[in-house]
Amino acid sequence: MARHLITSAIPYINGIKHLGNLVGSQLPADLYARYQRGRGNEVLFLCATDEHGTPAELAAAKAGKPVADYCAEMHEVQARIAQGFRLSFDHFGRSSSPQNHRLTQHFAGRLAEAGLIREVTEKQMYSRADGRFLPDRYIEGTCPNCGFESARGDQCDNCTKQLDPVDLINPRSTISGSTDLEQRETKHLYLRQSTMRQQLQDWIDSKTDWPILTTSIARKWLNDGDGLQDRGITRDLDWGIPVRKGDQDWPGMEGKVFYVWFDAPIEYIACGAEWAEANGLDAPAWERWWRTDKGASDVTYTQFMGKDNVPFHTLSFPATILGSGEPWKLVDYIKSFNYLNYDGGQFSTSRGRGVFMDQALDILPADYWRWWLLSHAPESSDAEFTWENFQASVNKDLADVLGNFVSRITKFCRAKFGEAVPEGGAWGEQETALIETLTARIRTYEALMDAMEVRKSAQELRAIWVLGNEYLQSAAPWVTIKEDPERAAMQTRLGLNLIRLYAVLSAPFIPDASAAMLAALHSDDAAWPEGDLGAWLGALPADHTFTVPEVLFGKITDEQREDWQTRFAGIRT
Ligand code: B3M
Ligand code: ZN
Repeated sequence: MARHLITSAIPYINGIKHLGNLVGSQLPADLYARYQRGRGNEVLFLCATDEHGTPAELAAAKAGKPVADYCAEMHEVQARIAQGFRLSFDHFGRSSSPQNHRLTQHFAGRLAEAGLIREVTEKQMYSRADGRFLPDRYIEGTCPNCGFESARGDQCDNCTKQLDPVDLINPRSTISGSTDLEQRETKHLYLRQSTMRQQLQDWIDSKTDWPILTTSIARKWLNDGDGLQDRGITRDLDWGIPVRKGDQDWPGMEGKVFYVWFDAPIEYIACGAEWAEANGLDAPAWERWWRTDKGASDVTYTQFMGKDNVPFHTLSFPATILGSGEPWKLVDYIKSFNYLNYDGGQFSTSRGRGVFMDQALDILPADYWRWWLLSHAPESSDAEFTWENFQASVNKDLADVLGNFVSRITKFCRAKFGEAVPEGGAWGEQETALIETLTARIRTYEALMDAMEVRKSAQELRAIWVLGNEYLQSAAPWVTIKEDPERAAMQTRLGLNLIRLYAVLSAPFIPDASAAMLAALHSDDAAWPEGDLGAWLGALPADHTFTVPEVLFGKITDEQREDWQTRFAGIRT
């Protein structure tokens, strides 16, 4: 039994994610986790909310809530929606957990001992009225380039020029509106990742099987002069993990916190500790996943993320791990994704454009979304969601192909033989040929799923569904029954067993429909079809009862599509 550690990029706490976020990390990670479990492997699938940093503070301020309360509430909201999408995390943690505080401080201490941290004194905007340093995003002013009056300290939203807060004309605090700002000296910690360039380069070079999207981004950052500059890992903020050296104070760093991108990936590990605690397990239980000296050397660790997160996972986080000099598990494979666009433009959280996870579940069950998103995953290039395409895929793939197969064979059986599997004789020529074709396609499907080729896996699965429909069409038990009821019974028995095959193979994509199929077959045997498929397809024997299921997938009507199209054309308020 292989062991798979799987993490999804941890979503920011500052609001509900859109479908583009979902398909870029959490959903494909769930697909892979479910598949590996289905194959009988041991899986630890972790995700969490990313709760620190300016965006969390800003969102809490906007909601008029203390930031800790805001994060606790939003964590619950995101956890509930994740459940709605059937994301099968073994634990959904929080980067603000005590475990992550301890571990982040621990890593910082180790890096300091290894001489990989330097202290830098720099100038930063200080607001006397607010009594605090202002991060770039907390400063607004007039853009020196285009004259736009609400340019942010880091960038002008009007002309997109990257800015430094000192460039702004008439800068003011976005917290209080005060213009009483001055530059003050402040001290920060920098991770000396530039000294680790060769080590990181060698590590990336050894990953010859990684997706091009992942390695090309990593290489670009390694080789571009800017990419591997030493990186500030602390901030002058209230909310975050206090800067400490392990369990010691860090003189001169009082009142400062670690930068959100320093502690967020460490949460992958801390989440393992949270999982153990939540399940009443001891430290060795999670360390056997995360420490190569404590059992993790035979673990395969796979990360899922959108392309914008790749630099942090190929360079910064590995620099933290390698720099610690401790035997933590490094990632074995990084599966990254391009962007999903929405109806001719971009999904956008800040502009509320697109369909958000909660809204999606309000209009249709999870499986409809899971199927469309995964079968259109933005792997080799960006992809686009359109309502027409969504309607067409759902209606064709789910309703016409899979749903129709299930309904036809179960209804036919009920009408002619009753709600129990009929006997009939051994498989004939046509069945043997089908089983051979199916076997080949199942092996291809497995290979594609193993390789995390999400779209191609979906195509292969669909082709397997189509084979069932084609068989039914040409075997035509409703015709056979007139001359050869024995043969019709055998054909029907095969058809019913094919439903079970579809339930098992499709579970990673459409878990609810899969469960409904198994329930209809009065079966809880979801064992993967290893070995001889002909024998496997005899698992539901004669006289085994079943129930004709409710319609698995309803079709999306043109009226519904038009209604949703208008409803989601605007921006979310
Ligand atoms: N929260 C960004 C994102 O949600 C960030 C990922 C952290 S992964 C450690 O895309
Ligand atoms: Zn501008």
